[in-house]
Amino acid sequence: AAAEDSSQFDILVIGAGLSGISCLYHTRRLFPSWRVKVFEAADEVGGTWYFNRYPGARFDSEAVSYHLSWDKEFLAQWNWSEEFAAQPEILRYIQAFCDKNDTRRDVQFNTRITHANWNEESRLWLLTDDKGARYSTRFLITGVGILSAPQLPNIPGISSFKGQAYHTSRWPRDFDMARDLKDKRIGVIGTAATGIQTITAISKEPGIKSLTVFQRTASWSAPLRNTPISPERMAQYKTQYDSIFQQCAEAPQGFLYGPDPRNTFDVPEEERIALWEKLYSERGFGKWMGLFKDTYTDPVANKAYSDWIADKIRSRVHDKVLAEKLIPTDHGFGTKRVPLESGYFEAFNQPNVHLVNLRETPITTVTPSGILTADGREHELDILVFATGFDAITGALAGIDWTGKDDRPLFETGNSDKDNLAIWADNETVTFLGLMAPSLPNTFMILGPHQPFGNIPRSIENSVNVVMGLLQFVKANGYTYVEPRQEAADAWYEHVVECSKGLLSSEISGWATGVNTNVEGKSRRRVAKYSATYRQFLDKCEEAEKAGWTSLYLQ
Ligand code: NA7
Repeated sequence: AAAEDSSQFDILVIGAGLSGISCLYHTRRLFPSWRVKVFEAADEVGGTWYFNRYPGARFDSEAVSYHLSWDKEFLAQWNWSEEFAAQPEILRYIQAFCDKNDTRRDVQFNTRITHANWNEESRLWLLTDDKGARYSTRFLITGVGILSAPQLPNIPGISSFKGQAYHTSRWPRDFDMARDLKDKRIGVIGTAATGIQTITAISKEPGIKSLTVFQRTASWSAPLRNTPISPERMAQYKTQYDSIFQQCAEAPQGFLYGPDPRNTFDVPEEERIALWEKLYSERGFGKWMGLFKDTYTDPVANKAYSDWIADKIRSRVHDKVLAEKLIPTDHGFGTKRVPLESGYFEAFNQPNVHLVNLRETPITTVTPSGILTADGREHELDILVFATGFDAITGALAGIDWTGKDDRPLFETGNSDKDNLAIWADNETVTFLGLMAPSLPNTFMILGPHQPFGNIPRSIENSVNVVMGLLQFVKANGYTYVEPRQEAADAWYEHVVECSKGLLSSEISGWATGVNTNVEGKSRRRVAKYSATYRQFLDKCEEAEKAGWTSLYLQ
């Protein structure tokens, strides 16, 4: 079959976001004779930062901690204008990185891979794109992102809406806030990280007529405290990159913040509150990750901090009844991803911003002119925004029709014969180190299930380094076949499950625990990510390497 293919490669990469461009960067460096290509569905590099153009899209981890670390020359060149840059600047950053490294030369844009089929005889992957073109490759790397398959809510009547409707991650490119929001009645469904950014930005647009927020679950959100970066400050950052990356490497989730080593109630109340107050007044994720070390394992400690944050919210919202609705009651602070905000709660003090609490009045249906709620009220809208998130972690992988070893599909296909054999039947992901899966030979996942998902570029760099190291080993030994042993994958999964125990975050429902109320078959909680530290992840990878990769079949 391989002979039929017009193009043969050593490495094909799916996705030209930070994962894909990092893989390309290292492939060129380490394997200069290898034929490599990256496929990208969009017409430009950038991935997440290409697609998420919604109003208010910006970092909530510090720009200088989000940087790709390997191109030192580029690090010395690039200047960020704000501590937490906005999407247009982030996309420019990625584009500039690609300009400098001549990345686009090996990227085929406007190409969506639809099929990936393993060929046992040739030991090659055969890929098919959306135009029917076929490619074969020895090694396949997926850089498809964990939050990239947009998710519309499963609400009746959704396609009947006659106004403009946008998912936040598919925002129109030529959107002009002042022009396109003028005199408009806007509705936003979803109040997590994306919703909070976009609601705040839209509320600040002076020309809007009204903004109605449809909230199912309130989020614990706290101030971002963004500031510009002066040229002097930027020059200083450039001398500090090594220590910034080191700090991220040592922090549990790859951000600049690690926990206070003390337990909450070992610290006198006054001192405890002083730390909370300090973190709250500073920028960034310290108010999530710099807390006492038991905050996310001891429910009493977590409740104490949650109550304290709840009072902060109360102090910012004028209407006391409304304030209570904006305070989460079903999960503790920080057990889900904490969105950082810049005036979110104050937005609700504006007379033209309204909250509809879907727990009290669920949506009955979307109508041609707006949203009908269970109290019989029709909320008339010109623009409807879906900030409803993604089919997280496996969603983008599931957008490809896979057959692995023994022709097994990766996911269930609705064909009951085949589905018994699906590699990840019932959405039960099984991986080795989150990087490979049994029955998917010669395949490496950057940001696969059961990797640590904190500061994403740090996750990407760790995984890319491990994969590149393994490929060097494979090449040096002349192997053409790599597949994790089932026992190794089972042991990894057991370890991942073990690490999730005792964490309050393992008890909530959300994308990080594999739950998506909008996707059939994803209503059950399952361990979706590796919740040990970044350091522990790398230790585990190093252990496997030091053992001579005996956890893999290598031929
Ligand atoms: P998330 O975190 O998945 O949040 C989706 C939001 O949409 C959340 O508030 C959901 O409420 C809400 N949602 C989803 N489906 C519905 C339906 N059917 N009805 C009403 N409300 C709904 O996505 P984000 O884009 O905010 O953030 C994703 C990540 O991207 C984020 O962590 C950042 O790191 C970047 P629910 O909580 O399910 O009740």
